Amino acid sequence: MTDVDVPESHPRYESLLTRHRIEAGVEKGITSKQGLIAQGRGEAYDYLLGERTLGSADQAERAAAAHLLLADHPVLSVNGNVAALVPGEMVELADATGADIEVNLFNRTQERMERIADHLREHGAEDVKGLTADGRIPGLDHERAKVDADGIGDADVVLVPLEDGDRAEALAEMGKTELVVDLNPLSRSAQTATVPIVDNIIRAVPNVTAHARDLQDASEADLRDIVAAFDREAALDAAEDAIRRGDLD
Ligand code: PTJ
Repeated sequence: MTDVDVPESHPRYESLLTRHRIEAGVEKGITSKQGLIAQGRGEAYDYLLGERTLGSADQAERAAAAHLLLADHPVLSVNGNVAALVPGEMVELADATGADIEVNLFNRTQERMERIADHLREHGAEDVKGLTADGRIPGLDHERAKVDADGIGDADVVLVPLEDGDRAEALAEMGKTELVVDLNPLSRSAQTATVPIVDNIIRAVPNVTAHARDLQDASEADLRDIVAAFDREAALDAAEDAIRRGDLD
């Protein structure tokens, strides 16, 4: 996939790059057309957030890294938007935390599942889960409920970026620790998450990886302190406040 042909100094560089990747994802059969709409919605929130990582989001990203490092079986869930926007970055995060990667789609087709798995392998993933689909998330209709029994089905901590609210809620009801990346702090997935990360996935995933590398040698007690100190309500309030104030400085 080629990236956008504008200099990194361009004030809209990140936004143009993101659009380009999503468009290329649709052309490659990775991203659904609905993914374009989801991206547009995300962009509007990102604009109001000043297209930056808030201090509260950085704390959420550090807490997410601590959860992933403490987990017995962490899994990173990948959908069509995530695969288009941050495929290599998800592989790096999996490497830094020992997590599995699983493709899990809202608009699931076998063809798209396979294309996304291939795309992730092209970006360095060795084992991509999701195609076996021998597990189910209770309380969801058939297609959306499909998971691998030895992947998300068995996970204690799941990163679910750009998720729809129903599945996020159902995973939380299964007792899994849920780390959500969503630019809308009012979305049901952000509201349900153990750790809501209100940030663009393009910035969020590399920053969780950076925190994970920084915390690699931290003691279990230190990691537990980071998890305990994270205040999800305060993080959601800070993001909502930044959006409502609309102060772009
Ligand atoms: O590939 P599939 O079939 O699994 O479908 C994926 C989409 C994203 C189409 C599907 O899950 C969907 O329709 O999601 P929603 O309900 O539109 O929710 C997506 C959420 O992600 C919204 O709250 C957006 O604001 C948010 N979002 C969009 N782009 C980004 C984002 N959050 C962070 N970074 C982004 N780049």
